[in-house]
Amino acid sequence: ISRKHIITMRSSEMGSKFVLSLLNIILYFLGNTLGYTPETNLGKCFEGTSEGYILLFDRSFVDCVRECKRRPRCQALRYDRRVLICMLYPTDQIPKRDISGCYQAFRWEFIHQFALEGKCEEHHTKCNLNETCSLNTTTMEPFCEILDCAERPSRFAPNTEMVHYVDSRVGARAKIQCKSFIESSGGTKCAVCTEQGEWKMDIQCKVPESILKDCTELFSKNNTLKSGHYNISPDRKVVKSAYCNMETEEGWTVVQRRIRKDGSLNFTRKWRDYKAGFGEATGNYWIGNDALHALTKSANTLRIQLTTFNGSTVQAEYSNLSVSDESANYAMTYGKYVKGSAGDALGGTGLQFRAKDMSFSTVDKDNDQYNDGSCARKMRGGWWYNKCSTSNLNGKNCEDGESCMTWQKTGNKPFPGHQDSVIMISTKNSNING
Ligand SMILES: [Ca+2]
Repeated sequence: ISRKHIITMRSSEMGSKFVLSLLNIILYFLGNTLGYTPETNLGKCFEGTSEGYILLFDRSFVDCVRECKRRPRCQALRYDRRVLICMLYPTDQIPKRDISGCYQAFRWEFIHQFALEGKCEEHHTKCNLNETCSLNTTTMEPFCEILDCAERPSRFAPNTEMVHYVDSRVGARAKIQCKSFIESSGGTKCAVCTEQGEWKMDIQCKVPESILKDCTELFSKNNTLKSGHYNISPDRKVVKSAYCNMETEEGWTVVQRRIRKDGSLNFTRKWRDYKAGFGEATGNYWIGNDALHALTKSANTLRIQLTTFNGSTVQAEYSNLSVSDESANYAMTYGKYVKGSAGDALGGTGLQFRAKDMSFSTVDKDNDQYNDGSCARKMRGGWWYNKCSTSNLNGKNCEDGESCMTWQKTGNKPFPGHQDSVIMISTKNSNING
């Protein structure tokens, strides 16, 4: 590229010009080593142009299109993906060529193609994970177009693992089989991503009798078992790896584990993550709301163990936690607050903060009682928010503030955070009157 071409550069972009020069120098040395000159390398996108174009640096492709749309003199654009450079042309006298890493379009093309971009931006949130917003070329109306099956087939078939997998595009094929410890119909099976954006597969993986319901059952069968991670299946459909606390006279199934020294795991997650569970039983995790529903169908004791930032450990115990199924938004209730040094934050300091009898909410699903916004977004977690809450154990791992892992009775601060949080359930010695 010849410098005389850059005649309309704005002063604010002079810094970027320096960066470009630097880039040229680097490319020059690279070019000497690899056998090409900076001109031919950078120049591919810049060849065959007329004078008077504008260069914009460090722009995304969408920004480049926007810039051209809002400048009536812009008649065409070129965009170099490798160096994030946007070129706006006052003429359409540029040869149309398809060069890799370089996109070019004339005004009428992108006005048509991206004219309803704003409409698509609004519409985009209505599309599912496996869809993208496209514009109907005739009506120019946005619609959701299925592109792929979004995730790997093993995610949709419990207890399976992948044997062969390339990608999730429509038409893609993958091979899956039941996990080794599962009773299977035998062999590998083929999964196909259909045009409906769903994996079609025929595989049955049955949970064997040897895998028990929860840690309480495991311990009652064998009271010499040590604390650690074990395979359990609360719903007899999906095998879960969970941490079992066997240190007291019973087995406790850990449903949430957040130990600060074991690293940071993001708990500000969407509905489907909270539904299926996330993290690893060997570290920090959430067992999943479906598993929580199955675990709390029978009488139980809920124990919450928290470590404050002063290093002291406090507890709260409740009788008969009950989490409903997904159709009822995993609404939570319990018998009563039994005891503990942590206090009853689920009950709330006021009725409007009570988590009891609330539906579960996540950043993408607002089932709370707060009409002016989303408590999950405000408090950065997934929880049984009211208007909002005095408990937020799936919030951020921080010391002070409503978005922290707060449990409001453990300190003088309005929203004390905690270092560690362990939520566990025992289905033994349950208070059936609770
Ligand atoms: Ca709300």
